[in-house]
Amino acid sequence: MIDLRSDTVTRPTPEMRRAMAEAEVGDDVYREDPTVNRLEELAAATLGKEAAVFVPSGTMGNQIAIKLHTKPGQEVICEERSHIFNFEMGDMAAISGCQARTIPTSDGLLCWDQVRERLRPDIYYYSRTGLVALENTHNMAGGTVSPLAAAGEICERAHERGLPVHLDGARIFNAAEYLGCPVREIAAPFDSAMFCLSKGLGAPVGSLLVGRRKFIEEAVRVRKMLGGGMRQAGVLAAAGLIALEKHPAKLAEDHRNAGFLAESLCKLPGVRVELAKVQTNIVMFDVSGTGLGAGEFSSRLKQRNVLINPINDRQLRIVTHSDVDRSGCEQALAAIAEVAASAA
Ligand code: TLP
Repeated sequence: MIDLRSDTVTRPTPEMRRAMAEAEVGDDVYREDPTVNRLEELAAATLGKEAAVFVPSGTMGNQIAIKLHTKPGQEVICEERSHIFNFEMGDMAAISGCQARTIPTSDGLLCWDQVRERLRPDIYYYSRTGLVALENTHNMAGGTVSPLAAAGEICERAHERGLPVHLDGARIFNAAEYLGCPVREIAAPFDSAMFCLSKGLGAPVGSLLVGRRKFIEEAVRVRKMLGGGMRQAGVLAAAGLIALEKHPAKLAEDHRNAGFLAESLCKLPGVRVELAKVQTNIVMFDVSGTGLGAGEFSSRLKQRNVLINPINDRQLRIVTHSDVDRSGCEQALAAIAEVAASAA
């Protein structure tokens, strides 16, 4: 099977498995796991923040941040297709008692004017804006990258109003690769940021939430409250350390593969790709012109040993990653061409 459903499907490398087997561990609920501690220190330093906490998932990292930044009854301003709003099980309502105030965009990227229009005026019978949350890269917009200046302006203006800004940086290393800058520059203006080790960086499990030391001390409490206290988690952190130290360098290849697929796909009859949006490791392609729905298209690909998920009736999402090389991408492309032709 060629699995292009997500970069979450990457398996730990032999080097990671060895490091996991040999990891020095302790009880992380007592904060005594030396490997987790090393990972958290490296994550904080890499993102340019005071401290970090290791969490089981990106969802937990985002939701801990939302809980700490907000009070029940408040609003979180976010983009309409953002992960925190669509794929985190209504957590901002369930865990933090907040509602989302969403902004529709075509490319997933927000600017200050759009955020400003959604701020609640300070009238006592309105709910209050509690947080602004950005996503970079933006998953459902197709892996698009926020320019540094736009995100910087949102943070600066929000801060002038006393509003915190959180970054869902699940794929922040992909954004950094695209922008050609260190991740710390992307994270700099934000109060908190979450990033995933378990996506393109290839670790089996885990994400980090970074921010100021006091914020992270509180985050450790909320992590425990949500059942995320993980004991001898050094076995996971050992793989995470390799992901963080060595695997950002692999992402350029994933981006080249995504570019190759995008350019080849748009030559197929009935298939449409918005090339300008293919900036990192995600390719959205529209198959409505082939006469097949995206669900049927995906089933026919599966019969040809290629896994690619539909995201709506018309579009499918490819995510490139280090477990599928260029020849795997070529095979996937051949299967897509066959399915597109089979519809006619
Ligand atoms: N994204 C997954 C699915 O949930 C859609 C994927 O396959 O892309 N933020 C962003 C931007 C994400 O893309 C994801 C996962 C998360 C947060 C949540 O991470 P996990 O799955 O570790 O909770």
